[in-house]
Amino acid sequence: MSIEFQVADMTCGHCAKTITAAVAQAAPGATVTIDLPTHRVTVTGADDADKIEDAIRDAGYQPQPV
Ligand SMILES: [Cu+2]
Repeated sequence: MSIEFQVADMTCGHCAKTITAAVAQAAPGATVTIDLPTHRVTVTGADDADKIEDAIRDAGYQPQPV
């Protein structure tokens, strides 16, 4: 299962790193794929979308579930 978010305010490598770390902490063992040009965050191997969404928000970004 994969969970996707659109994160419009993820704009650079630093944002991507911060979000990757936040998701990794919320969903240990999940794989996080970031596509910066489309502002897309894809998480595979996790099933709690709300928890991941909260983690991205707590990191300072505005995730929109896709
Ligand atoms: Cu950035």
